[in-house]
Amino acid sequence: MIASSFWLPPDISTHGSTIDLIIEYVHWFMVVLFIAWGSYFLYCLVRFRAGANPKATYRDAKAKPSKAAEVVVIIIEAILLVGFSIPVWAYYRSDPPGNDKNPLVVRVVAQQFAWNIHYPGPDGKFGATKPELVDEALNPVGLVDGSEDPAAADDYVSVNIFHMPKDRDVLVRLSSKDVIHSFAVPLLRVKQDAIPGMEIPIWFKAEKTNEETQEIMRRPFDLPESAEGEEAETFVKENRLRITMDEYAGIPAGMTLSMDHLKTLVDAGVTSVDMAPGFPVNIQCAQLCGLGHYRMKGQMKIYETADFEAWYADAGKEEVFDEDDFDDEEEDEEDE
Ligand SMILES: [Cu+2]
Repeated sequence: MIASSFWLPPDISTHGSTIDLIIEYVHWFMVVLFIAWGSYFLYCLVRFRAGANPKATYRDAKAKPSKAAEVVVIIIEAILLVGFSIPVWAYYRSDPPGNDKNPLVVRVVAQQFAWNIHYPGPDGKFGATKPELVDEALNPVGLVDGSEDPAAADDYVSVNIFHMPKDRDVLVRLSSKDVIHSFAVPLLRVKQDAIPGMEIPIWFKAEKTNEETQEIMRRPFDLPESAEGEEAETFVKENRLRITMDEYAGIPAGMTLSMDHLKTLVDAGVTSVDMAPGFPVNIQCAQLCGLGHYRMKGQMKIYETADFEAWYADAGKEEVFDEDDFDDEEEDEEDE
């Protein structure tokens, strides 16, 4: 399919291909409309120019072709809507994964300007939350203490990092603490507004882990000829969010290129390295929600089932914050 390989990001979800297909159909239809209406516009410019028509006429257009064109457009649009959009929407929005599918249920609480991801822990029960307990630094969702509500004892709250397994349904209960945000994960073809005062369910399933997604996104980068000077510095700066996908000159795969690494590579005569985004699956806020909207982004960590279970079993014992996983500060300083 042209769309998925040419202008859309990779699709790693089970449902995304149907969305991509309708995006492609709509674009082709718009190409046809553009050519047709553009040609008609040019024809009118010539046919009804002032030189040939010194006096305007006020009679209705009686031509049959214009009526026929309108009818054809209405029919095609009706097919797109009734034949494609509504079924896709109905299928994916009316049928949340039930208990038989054992979905991973997660609360996502959006706020200016972060994503709080609340896991129920191994007991599968969300602990109670109270607004008065919210502490932006230590308890962003206002979770009660384990002694007050046993269900809260093993809960885990992650900020900006959404851990999930592949090949398992994920059911997100989406809400917002303050204004309207939009939970968007382009690679999973997910986008849903988060509305304060409402809890909106949204569900999806990933077919690829982060590593597999990086394999899809890997591409070669030509290294600068010298490891010193402006060109080298620019290269390192521009690629600081990417990692190497193979071992080069003794530098193991999965590394961010530093100036030192670059020197090692250039000295060893390496001219090109394969790289991919270090965090390939982004969560973005797709609703302009305030001054810090641009930095309201998170990352998905999609694991193999066993790796996820291993992470999840210990998650509740960790600190609330997981900042080492997500080094976004350098970028913030630059932007501000
Ligand atoms: Cu936002």
